[in-house]
Amino acid sequence: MIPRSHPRYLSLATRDAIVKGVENGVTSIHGLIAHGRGEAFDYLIGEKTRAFAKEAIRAAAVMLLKAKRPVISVNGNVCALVPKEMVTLAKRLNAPLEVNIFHASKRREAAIKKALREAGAKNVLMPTRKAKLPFIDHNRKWVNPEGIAKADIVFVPLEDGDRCLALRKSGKKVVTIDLNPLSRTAKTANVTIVDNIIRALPLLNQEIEKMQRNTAAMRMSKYNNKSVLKRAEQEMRKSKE
Ligand code: PTJ
Repeated sequence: MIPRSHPRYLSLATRDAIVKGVENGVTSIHGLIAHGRGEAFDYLIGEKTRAFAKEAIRAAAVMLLKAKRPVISVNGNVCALVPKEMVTLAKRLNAPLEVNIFHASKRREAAIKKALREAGAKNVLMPTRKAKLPFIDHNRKWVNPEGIAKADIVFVPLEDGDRCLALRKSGKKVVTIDLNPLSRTAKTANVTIVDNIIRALPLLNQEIEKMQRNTAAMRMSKYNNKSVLKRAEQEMRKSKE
């Protein structure tokens, strides 16, 4: 048990959530490495949601609210860290959650579905052999015919790389959350929120709720993902005093 008084309480509690995810069969063992990489980038932005992330959150909210068939993709890390917030997002957007993992495991797919159901999800789609995403060779190509296959926008936080490009080549828009502004996913997505998912997802839900209450807030000035990524990288490279 980590005492709340510990200066790194939140970071340690988040690590615990990932470790628990592995123990519960939700998260891949590789997920621990992915988490460590995320932590390093988070340190460089001061473990705070920066202006470039807030701008991307607003753009993501508009894009997701304007979607005709949005789908929310869930992997083992996301499910361990923010299951309730993912369910809230799905409910707000009236969109299905779809399990889609890189490290193939039927058992883990089922564990993720179970965890999402326990977090309150009604509609959890599973990957099938009936629909296949083109331009990709690994496990993430198997999708649900009623979900990612038909989606116009896919929300894919903590992506592993080439699926984002496959989704874009298939004519879909992609919104992601990725602490690494240099990753292929970050560069390929339409909107990249460079922030820790544990901070960014509640903010995205709040923004969507605000826009649903006041649709005038949905109007937004031009969004440039490239410039957002550049600002994120500059912040990380700035020497810290
Ligand atoms: O459950 P699976 O099999 O689909 O596997 C999921 C992981 C995340 C293990 C898999 O997709 C993977 O290996 O991803 P990568 O290639 O390590 O990429 C994950 C990206 O997410 C990296 O750029 C990390 O910096 C970033 N990241 C890690 N933790 C967080 C994060 N971004 C935001 N918030 C985090 N908490």
